[in-house]
Formats: sequence, structure tokens, C-alpha cells
Amino acid sequence: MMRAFIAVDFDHDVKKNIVHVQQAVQNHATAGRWKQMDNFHLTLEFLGEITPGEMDRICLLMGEVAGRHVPFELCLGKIGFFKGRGVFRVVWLGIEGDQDALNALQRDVKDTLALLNFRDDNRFSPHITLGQDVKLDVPFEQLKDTVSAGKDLIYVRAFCLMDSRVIDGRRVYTPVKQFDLSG
Ligand code: 2AM
Repeated sequence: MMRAFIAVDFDHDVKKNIVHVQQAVQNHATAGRWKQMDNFHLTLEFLGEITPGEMDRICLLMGEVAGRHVPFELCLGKIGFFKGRGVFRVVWLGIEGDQDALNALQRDVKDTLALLNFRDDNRFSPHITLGQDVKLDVPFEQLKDTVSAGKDLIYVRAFCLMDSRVIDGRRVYTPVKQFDLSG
């Protein structure tokens, strides 16, 4: 079995820009668990545990999805959060740019996975997780106004099947299969 999800992986330069935003948030944090730079990604669908047989079927269908979409451009947006009890459960970086293309790709991934009985009732909320269980020494809105990402374009040319596992006590996300957008 493999713990898996479908995501857009970023190249090193984009991850470096995300780290700058994360550091600006960390400068005002009194608590938090922070994502490692290598692990920054944009999840399209979370799969959970899958068998080798399911992986083969998923790869086949994701290849077809990729063939129905053309590359598009995104950029990094503003920070936001998902609420927890007394903490910011997730502090994330949002996404701007060609949201229509991103949403169309995500919908196709989701609908296609539903054919394999992977069902997800969550509404897609594109975000890059920076940290979890975060506490801040300033109001979030104040931080939001001061922290901003560079507007460099992110060229989305592919998406990946990602493997999630703990190695030496550290969570590691690894792209196991890449699907190039070519539609
Ligand atoms: P997160 O970034 O908001 O934590 C790998 O764990 C990826 O799948 C992460 O992007 C994570 O979202 C997402 N994920 C993990 N568990 C999930 C779940 N049960 N439902 C939806 N997404 C999940």
C-alpha cells in the first residue's frame, strides 16, 4: 500500500519564493509545525492508501486527463488560514493566475478518480500549506498585509502522483509518476 495524492509539484525557484513567505510568517509565530521546502506542493486530490493495482489504474486514467489539458500559468497569491481551536490549523499561501484552467484540471482529476470510486466531497480550495497549528504574535490581517509573494509566473506543465511517507521521522513527498499536460 502507498499513501498517495495528486498534486502540482513546483520547481526549485518557486519553492524558494514560497520559503520567503514562510519565513515572514515564522518571524511572527510563537508556535507551529512547518513544511519543509522540498514538500511544498499544490494538492489537486488526496487519495489515501492505494494498492499497486489501483496505482496502475490511476496512472492510466491520469495520463488521459493530462492529454485533455494544455499547460497554463499560475502565480503565488496571498496568505490565508484554516481555523483550528486556539490555533491557525493551517497557514497557507494562495494561488492566483489562470484559476479557470486550474479548476478545470482539478475537476477532471476529481471526476475521473470518482470512476475508480475515489470520492471526495470536499470543495477544492487551492492552497500551499506553509505550517500547521500556528500561533502568531500579531493579528492575521496585519500579517496578511505585510507578507506578499513575488509575482513570478509558475508554468504548470504537468501534475504528479505523489507518494507520502515518513523516512527517519520526517515526512517526505515524492513524485512517483508525472503526467505532462498536452491537450
Ligand atoms: P494540507 O496541505 O492541507 O495538509 C498530502 O498529505 C497532501 O494531501 C496535503 O496537501 C494535504 O493537505 C492533503 N491531505 C492530507 N490528508 C487529507 C485528507 N484527509 N483529505 C484531503 N486532503 C488531505
